[in-house]
Amino acid sequence: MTQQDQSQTAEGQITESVRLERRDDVALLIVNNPPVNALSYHVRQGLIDGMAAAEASDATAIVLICDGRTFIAGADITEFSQPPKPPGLVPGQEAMENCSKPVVAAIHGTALGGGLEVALCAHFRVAISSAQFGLPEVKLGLLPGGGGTQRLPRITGPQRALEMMVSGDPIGATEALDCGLINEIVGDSLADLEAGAVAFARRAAAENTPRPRIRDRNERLEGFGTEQFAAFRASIARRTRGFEAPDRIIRCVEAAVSTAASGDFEAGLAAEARIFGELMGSSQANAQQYYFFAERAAQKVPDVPRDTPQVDIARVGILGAGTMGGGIAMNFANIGIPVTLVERDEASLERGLGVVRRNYERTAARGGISSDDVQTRMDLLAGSTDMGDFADCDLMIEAVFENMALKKDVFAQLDGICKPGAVLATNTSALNVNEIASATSRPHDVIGMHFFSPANVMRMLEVVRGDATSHTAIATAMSIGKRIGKTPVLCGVCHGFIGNRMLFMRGIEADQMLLEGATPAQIDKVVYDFGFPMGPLAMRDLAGLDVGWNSETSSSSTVREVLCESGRRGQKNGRGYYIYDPATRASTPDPEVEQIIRDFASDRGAALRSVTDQEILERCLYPMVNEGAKILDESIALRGSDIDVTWINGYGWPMYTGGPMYWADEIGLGEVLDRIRHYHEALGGEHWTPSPLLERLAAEGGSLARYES
Ligand code: 3H9
Repeated sequence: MTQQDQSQTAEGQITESVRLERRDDVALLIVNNPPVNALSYHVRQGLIDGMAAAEASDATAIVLICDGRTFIAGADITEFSQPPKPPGLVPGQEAMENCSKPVVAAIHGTALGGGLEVALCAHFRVAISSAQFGLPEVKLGLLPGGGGTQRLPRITGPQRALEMMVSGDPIGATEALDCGLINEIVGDSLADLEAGAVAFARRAAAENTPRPRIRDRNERLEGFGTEQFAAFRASIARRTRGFEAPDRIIRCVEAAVSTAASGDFEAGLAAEARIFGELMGSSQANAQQYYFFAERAAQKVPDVPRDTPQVDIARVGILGAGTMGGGIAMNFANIGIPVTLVERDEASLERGLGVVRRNYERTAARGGISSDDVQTRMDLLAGSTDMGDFADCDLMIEAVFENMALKKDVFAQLDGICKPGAVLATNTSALNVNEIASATSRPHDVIGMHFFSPANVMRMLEVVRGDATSHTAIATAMSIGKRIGKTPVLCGVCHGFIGNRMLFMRGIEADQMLLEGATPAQIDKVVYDFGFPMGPLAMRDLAGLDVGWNSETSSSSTVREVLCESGRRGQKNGRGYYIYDPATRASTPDPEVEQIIRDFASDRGAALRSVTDQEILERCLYPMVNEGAKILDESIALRGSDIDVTWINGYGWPMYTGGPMYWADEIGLGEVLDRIRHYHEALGGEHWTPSPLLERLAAEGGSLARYES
């Protein structure tokens, strides 16, 4: 076929990932770049050349559509760490916008980032009902750099566009239709998509429908000014504290509004490109992009391949309907899996189910779910006081008190009740899973599934592999964890697993610094200013100061014991390290507590001094890095990045620093090791003994984050 013939019929392979096909008079420009049709350079080139060929052909309209599981899901993130590869995205986008024939984007899966920005250059967008639309660049420390900050506000209005871009969360097809982002929902299946998009395109050509360009639509930007931007900034201040990208996104939308007045769309685009350039390659963007791949790596277990047989989870059993058990149950009810929830007596069961219902009702009141959803989810929770009702459960999660004897007793009973092959999980946050498993005749079915509190909210899930745990149990726990929206990280057995084991080290130093002269408020402020949602002492107050405390054995041996003995229980009774306002839960330092700490220190002959903020930061965080290195060395974690995923999702380590391992790499392992050695010499203590792995990596110029055990 000659070049001439090819452009006449507009068919054939354009680049390795883009091809043209014909459906009679309509040209289909098809992207096929697995796994997510990212905008790699050959896709960008394919858009330019494919549009040119389709425009030159005798086709009357053009449909942009994708093979595989999704429409274009954004820029190719793997290209970000390499020198830019031409062509850019703009020529392809302009070819669509300025095309003399109607261009329709046909969307399934997720139109994200640069993918949505391409779709916004089509004259029309149609989608199937399951499609999602979003500009998630903020999660990568970036902003939409393909015109998204200029075009989205012109379609949805600035308020909704700002919300979408600053949260990074996608919206569904119905919402997209309501706000004008798409023109039509053309059905539910992939076949519906192609047929619907082709019909839409053909109609637009036949009726000679005007071909709207979003860049020309300024009306929705009117009336949004200084006051509205200030209100939006105030509304997001708390949840975006420390992140650089959200404010940059707002600045781009401000540019969209201010340049619209003079009709200068290109000036808005130029502002976006300049501000995008400020973020690309910044330390926050690098850290957040590292985290993106870290989270995906954590799903992979080298000796448990993707095709490992799994237990089909038709019903989940949960023992304990307290705060933890109830929260865990909600995760399964949320995705339609029935749960058997067992408590020791009717009163506790009723209390637990009541808390779950109130949680759902609160979500419904905020508009998160409908009131019908509340009932549907509650109907999935079957309460009982008889453990025999666990007999038909495929996955059992025990959520009783942290007491080894109790857990062993429970597992021995479950062994007699549960059907063969059921996965038996413990929600212990620190105890030895091997010992728990030894109480059963089937230790291969026993695994840890450590949910973080509140379990219906927190994304972290530590999956704890015992010595005998089977591949099937691991694959099942990791996969159901992902299905319920968690971020599962696999770890081995040790006291406290990855997360709490490192947390203990921070706690030791926080306690010690109190006795040297730092106040709770000073320690907490340093950790908060680093980017955590709260400091270690405020966190203890939130969790309950008396967790793990026993009034019978308490002997005033620590400040915490003394505080518990004086009736302080933390936030739940309004007094802990701080005093809490019963209405607002706002905390204020408690002079009595500071006196208790001073008395405690002086009874032990400790001289108080002024502790600097820098010392507080180092003594809170470096022992965690050191412990993380030990955890890696012992192969408790599979990779350094798994530790980062655990701390970001489980404890609020600021994502824009990449997590403890990545953060230490960025500082320089040599420098971190020097400080650890310094504190080891000055203070002693096992937790300051330098990790041999850290010593080795520091000497070799290696990386903790990229280390695989
Ligand atoms: C952007 O667009 C900037 C523009 O504004 C500027 C334009 C000029 N690139 O998550 P999964 C890989 S920024 C490269 O497990 P799922 C991923 O690593 C981008 N690779 O699947 C994984 O690889 P592996 C804005 C990517 O079904 C595999 O695909 N877009 C990309 O659970 C499967 O991923 C985003 O931020 C990518 N963009 O979820 C979207 N995306 O199998 C980011 C994924 O080797 N992506 N991979 O581990 C996502 O949110 C999810 O991947 C998605 C699918 C929802 C699409």
